[in-house]
Amino acid sequence: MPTPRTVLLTGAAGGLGTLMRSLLPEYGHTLRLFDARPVEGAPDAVVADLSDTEALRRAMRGVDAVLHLAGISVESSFDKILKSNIEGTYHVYETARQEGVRRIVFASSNHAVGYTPVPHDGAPVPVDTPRRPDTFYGLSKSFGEDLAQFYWDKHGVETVSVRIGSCFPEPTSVRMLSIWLSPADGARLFHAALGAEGVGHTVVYGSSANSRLWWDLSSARALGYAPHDDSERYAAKLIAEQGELDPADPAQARLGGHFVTDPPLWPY
Ligand code: NAI
Ligand code: 15L
Repeated sequence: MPTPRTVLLTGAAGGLGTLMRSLLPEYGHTLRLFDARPVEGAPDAVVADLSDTEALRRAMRGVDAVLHLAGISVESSFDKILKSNIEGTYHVYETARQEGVRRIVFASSNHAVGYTPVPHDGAPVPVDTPRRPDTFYGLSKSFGEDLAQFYWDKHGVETVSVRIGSCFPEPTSVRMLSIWLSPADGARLFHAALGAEGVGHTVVYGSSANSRLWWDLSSARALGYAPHDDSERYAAKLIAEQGELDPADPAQARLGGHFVTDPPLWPY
């Protein structure tokens, strides 16, 4: 197992950040917390925007790695996405370079490839499928993956970009049966991504071992990730409530689900 690491967790007040705050310490990681909002129960957390590069620098000093979750997590205006997700992620990388932090785990998203058709032929979507963002949000994740490649090629900062499916305590839609990442598997995957040797820039999909999986998990497994969970135990109930996915419905025919519609339909 990789050595326990001191990790800066950005987005610590968010849904995924809150789950990882409780799960990652079990793997021996010591977390330093950063978010624009106060982090409940964590008075030592750095409360600052990603644009506050001095605060980011202080938070990053001496850490082994960054788990970068902070950002707008759904579709929004281009201006807001630009500030938090595009410029914010640039500040994380540039500060990491300056502070000598060599490993970033970047919360990318399935929405970087959201226009990719759902694979009805059973062939899982490969990790090198052409990126097809479905929103400004998805575009920002596509940018983040390119930024990660650039900082590896030019500056030797390593990244695992995790195209997370849906990481919530339970899947809440039929679509999510195919892309669900259980919180426990999320912690397993982030732990593997934080500690694996020689990743350069590696892109992985982030999901559990779902029976209805849409994509190829081999690059994640190559990091040492071994998922334990399968969404299938939720399938009967969700399909009874919502019906099977309809391939003729544009909002159900692509990986990104309702994010592909304009404007995106909620809930997804
Ligand atoms: P969330 O919206 O619950 O949390 C995001 C956190 O980032 C918030 O606490 C917010 O205050 C913080 N934040 C936003 N902009 C910031 C800024 N400029 N400076 C400092 N902090 C800022 O989102 P969630 O669900 O926790 O997702 C975390 C990350 O994972 C996001 O980057 C999201 O895009 C990504 N992701 C999440 C998925 C999921 O299923 N939860 C799926 C795919 C990607
Ligand atoms: C994401 O990228 C979002 O951050 C999350 O809130 C979910 O919408 C997820 O994708 C999804 O596609 O279900």
